[in-house]
Amino acid sequence: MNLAANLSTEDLQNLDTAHHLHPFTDYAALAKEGSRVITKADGCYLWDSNGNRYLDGMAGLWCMQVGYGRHEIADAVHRQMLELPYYNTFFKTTHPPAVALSQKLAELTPEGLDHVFFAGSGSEANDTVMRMVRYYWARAGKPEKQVIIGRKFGYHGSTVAAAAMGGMGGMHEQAGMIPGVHHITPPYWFDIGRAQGMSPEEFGRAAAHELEKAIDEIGEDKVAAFIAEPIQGAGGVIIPPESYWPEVKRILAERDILFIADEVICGFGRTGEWFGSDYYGLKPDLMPMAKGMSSGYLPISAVMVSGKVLEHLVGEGGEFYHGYTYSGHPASCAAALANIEILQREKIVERVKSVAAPALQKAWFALEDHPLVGEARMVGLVGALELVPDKSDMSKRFAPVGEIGTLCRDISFRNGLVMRAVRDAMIISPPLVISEDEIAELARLVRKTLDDTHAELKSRGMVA
Ligand code: PXG
Repeated sequence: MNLAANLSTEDLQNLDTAHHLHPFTDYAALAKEGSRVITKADGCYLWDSNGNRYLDGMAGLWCMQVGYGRHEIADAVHRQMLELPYYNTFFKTTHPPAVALSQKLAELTPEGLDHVFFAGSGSEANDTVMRMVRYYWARAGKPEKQVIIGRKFGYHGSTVAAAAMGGMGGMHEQAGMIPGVHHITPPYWFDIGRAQGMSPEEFGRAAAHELEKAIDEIGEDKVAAFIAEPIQGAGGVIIPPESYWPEVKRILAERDILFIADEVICGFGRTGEWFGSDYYGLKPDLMPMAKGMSSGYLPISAVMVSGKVLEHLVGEGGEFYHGYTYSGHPASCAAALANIEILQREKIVERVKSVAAPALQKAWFALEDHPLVGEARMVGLVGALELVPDKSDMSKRFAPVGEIGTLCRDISFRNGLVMRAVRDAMIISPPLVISEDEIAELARLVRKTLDDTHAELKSRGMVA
């Protein structure tokens, strides 16, 4: 059945290079090194085609909440595929899994978010958001409210609209920008606020005031929405200072613009609450989510819609011209329902808050004593370590940015741990089911990886 199962690692790598264009990849560099071939997974571990085992510190790509190898999800999908493998949700049609999942999401998400639009990925959810926001204001009689404010280092996906709302300069350069999107400074104290001589709390307020300034400069009558991840994930696990969200909430409460909380990473337990919005007490008008919703077993995403937005979406006369062939795909809905059932039955989110996060955070913050670590930060089970060349001068950074992060990531793989590097920050976001023993192993492997990286830098004369 598995067409490539009997091929050697080398054959797989050669065929991969010959035909497969990977996402976010420098193709010439990959062809030189060859891909890592992952063949199986169980719990919090992955195996490659050479039989090497890795502790998956990234939960796949921030999505594997309940761990690999869950028969309940595979069984639910199998049953659904035999019953109704596909049908659409266009043209006044629905099916039981889409109905059940809609009801379940309305129950789980913060109060006031009771309607859901399904899509296939986080990017599609955010494209949906852009369309909804502009449609909403047009229907509310304010079509000139078009501008969406996002943040530098925000990540909302890879479709053209999602990339525009995100704040990744390289993506803007390649894809071109959509008019009517504006970016403000992220609440990234370690990199920005410290250099400006501010305390985290001062900087949190200052970063929030950028939103106020941007709305006032552009004009409230032209601004449609502010989009933000509660914690910026792909941008480097940027955890805002405590003062940030309360000040943003005040600014939003005083102005008539929509607030979009992108919960694609923070949602479904990552912070120790069901949603990042629960963790920070946010009240989004629209809430895109994906990843942990199905633990990645099948692709599915959703946009939760508040009563305020619904009022104009549903108003008399007019169709919302938007949707995907796979909106509410029955098998994906079945996977999401089975995943949520596991999260609830095993009280996984509660366990993150009371057991796993305190244990991992204790080990994580202890790494701040390492000569390479300028800052260790973590909320729930998502964290970062900032690598710096010289702790006696925190303004110094490695040059070129990202090279040492990538080196450290490669060493981490060699040591049997998947970590992600964003610039020179090392990122961890493990499965929510990680056990206390696995947390101890993770901490041990991170320290060994830092030691190995330090030794390598020393041999290159890059650190003292
Ligand atoms: N919003 C957020 C907050 C995300 O993190 C998306 C939207 C887009 O989701 P899709 O399903 O379209 O990929 C994401 C995705 C990385 C990495 O390297 C992060 C993401 C995706 C791929 C790689 O950190 N986040």
